[in-house]
Amino acid sequence: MKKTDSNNSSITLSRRSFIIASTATAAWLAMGGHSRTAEAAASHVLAPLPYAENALEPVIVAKTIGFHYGKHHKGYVDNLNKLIAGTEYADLPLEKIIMRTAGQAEKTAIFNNAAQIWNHTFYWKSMIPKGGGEPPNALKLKMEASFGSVEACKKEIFSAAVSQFGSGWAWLVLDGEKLKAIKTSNADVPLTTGMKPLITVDVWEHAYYLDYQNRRADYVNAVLDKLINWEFALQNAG
Ligand code: MN3
Repeated sequence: MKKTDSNNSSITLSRRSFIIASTATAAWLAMGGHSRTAEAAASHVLAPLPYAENALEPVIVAKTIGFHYGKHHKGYVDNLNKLIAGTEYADLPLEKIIMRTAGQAEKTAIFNNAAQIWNHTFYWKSMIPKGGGEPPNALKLKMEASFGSVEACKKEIFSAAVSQFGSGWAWLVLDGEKLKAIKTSNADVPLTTGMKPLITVDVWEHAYYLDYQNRRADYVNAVLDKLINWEFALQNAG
């Protein structure tokens, strides 16, 4: 009797191991991100926020960041991992996925999710608690050379942000040697047109609606005056 029990449990154990192994493999193939093995192999991860969720208050409250980072940004990461599992994009770094799928109608979903991951990670770094104020001198000189003054530069970024119809992004970019303020729609990112992003402001409604409702201009002004991380912009210009 004892021997039979022992045999049974040994069979049960090996069956269970087989089931666990199969499940892990299936998850790896289908999801590309639900098992630890898959994460270590190829999955994209949600970059940590560079500050606490409440660190940008009162300009942007913790609840906004909680949804924006924890739901929207995370959603793009989860979606991309599902979309690229088992494809030619599975092992590529994020920027390569963006460059290779840009402008390809049949790859729109992959491009949108990949670019939105990149854009959001860049957006979080574009802000800092107690930001705004005077840019570092090296950046100030570049702004003066391209726009005439720091104020004129900020005004151009503001105009790009408020004139973007619908969802998108406002950017300060380096186009060759010249600084420019531009806007992009939906997930579009200046990388794909050869421009170097220095700073961005998310103007999708999810970025500001809890704090400012329809008043996008108030949100953009507050970000530029109180949160924008000019040091980050300067690092990117180097
Ligand atoms: Mn967003």
